[in-house]
Amino acid sequence: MERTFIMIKPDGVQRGLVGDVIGRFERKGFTLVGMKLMAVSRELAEKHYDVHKDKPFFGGLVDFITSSPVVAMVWEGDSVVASARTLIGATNPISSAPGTIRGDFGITIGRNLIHGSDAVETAQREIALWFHEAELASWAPATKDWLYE
Ligand code: D4T
Repeated sequence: MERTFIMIKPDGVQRGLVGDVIGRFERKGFTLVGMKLMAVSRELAEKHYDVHKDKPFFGGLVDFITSSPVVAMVWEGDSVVASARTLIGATNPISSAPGTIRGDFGITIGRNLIHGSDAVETAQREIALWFHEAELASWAPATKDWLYE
């Protein structure tokens, strides 16, 4: 079982899309093991997006992520890292496929609603950055045998 870090960005929270986004992950069959609504400090935003620190959009991205609360989550399931990226859609919502979160709800890259870890190692780093171990609940959903053979 893998875990991935998912964050509903300030635009997703402000636009009232939290329930819809969580519903998509639930309906897919993934298991929610951690979740919190939080204001993000500049320090945390800069650490999270450290890989982009030399990009021209870095300052605006950090301003955006710290501008209003986000919903940080950890989801668990078979191949959840790659599958979550598929559910989320391509980075630029104007070309994300319909049926994906960004494809259904977004227009511009700077307001692309949601973040999902891009690899298993990235997920481990991001989960450790955003959550304390005690904030994560390991549990076995009753639907497990109906989701996995
Ligand atoms: P995240 O990391 O938010 O899940 O997005 P992606 O993994 O799909 O895309 P990314 O790392 O390339 O970009 C991170 C973040 O920066 C914003 N962004 C990106 C932006 O505002 N302008 C840009 O030109 C790019 C490339 C959007 C997502």
